[in-house]
Amino acid sequence: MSGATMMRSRGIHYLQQMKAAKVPIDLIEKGQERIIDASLTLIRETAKLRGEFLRALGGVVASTSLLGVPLGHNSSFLQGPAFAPPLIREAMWCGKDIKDPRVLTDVGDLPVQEIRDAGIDDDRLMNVDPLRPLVLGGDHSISYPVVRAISEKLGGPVDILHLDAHPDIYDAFEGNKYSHASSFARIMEGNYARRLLQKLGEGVKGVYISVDVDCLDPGFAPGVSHFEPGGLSFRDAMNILHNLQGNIVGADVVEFNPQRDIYGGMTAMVAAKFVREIAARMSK
Ligand SMILES: [Mn+2]
Repeated sequence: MSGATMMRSRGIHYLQQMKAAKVPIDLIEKGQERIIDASLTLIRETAKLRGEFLRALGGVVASTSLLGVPLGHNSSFLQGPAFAPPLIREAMWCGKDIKDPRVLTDVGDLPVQEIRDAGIDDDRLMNVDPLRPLVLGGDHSISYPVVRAISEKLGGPVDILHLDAHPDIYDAFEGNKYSHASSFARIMEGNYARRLLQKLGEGVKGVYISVDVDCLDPGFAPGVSHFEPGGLSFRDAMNILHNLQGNIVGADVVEFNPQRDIYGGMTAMVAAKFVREIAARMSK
């Protein structure tokens, strides 16, 4: 950068700071709220339109609705999962896009870094019938609002298949009750789930799948914030998913941390394959 350019950009930065300092905080917050509402409306309307399109196509009972939630601030250690959704999307298709909305439709990303209380205020989150949410995390705190929204919509608790190296049932972690280590404490406390299982057999109805990528041994998925050696192999996890008999009403794939990934996106491919396999099981 030349000296003059540097001076200029510094000058602009200074002006922006001055400007920001003069704008009353309630005005900034009001503006932020409007952006959030507009984005959420856009996501919901996209979902509704795609839902209508699916109904018009006919013969679809349920389809998967891909929703990115770039959430990182409820992490106790690293916030890298906030950068995961675009990388998972990229790895899913390797440059191609899926053309069949009966299997999967993408409704975009929530502007979650702008929502200060994301993971807490879930009332505005989703209403995407007949599309079933498949959430790309982001950190694990997202499971609480998503499961809560699904359970409230279905009018009762779901069963949860929870693949994770950790139970995430701290009442609060480092003082944060919405921490990624507390999501299932909130879910169970609110009666949004009947059972929380780390392995599921047959015959249950209304299953929510929550996959924390760290359920895998770090040898299979090094791109996570918390390494837990001795985990599942990818094949182990696939066998569990393939043997699942329930009606899958929603899912999330969380805690992929691109900042810890190696070999140009190895864990992104792993997360992407989870998403594809779950989408295939969810859509019908
Ligand atoms: Mn975990």
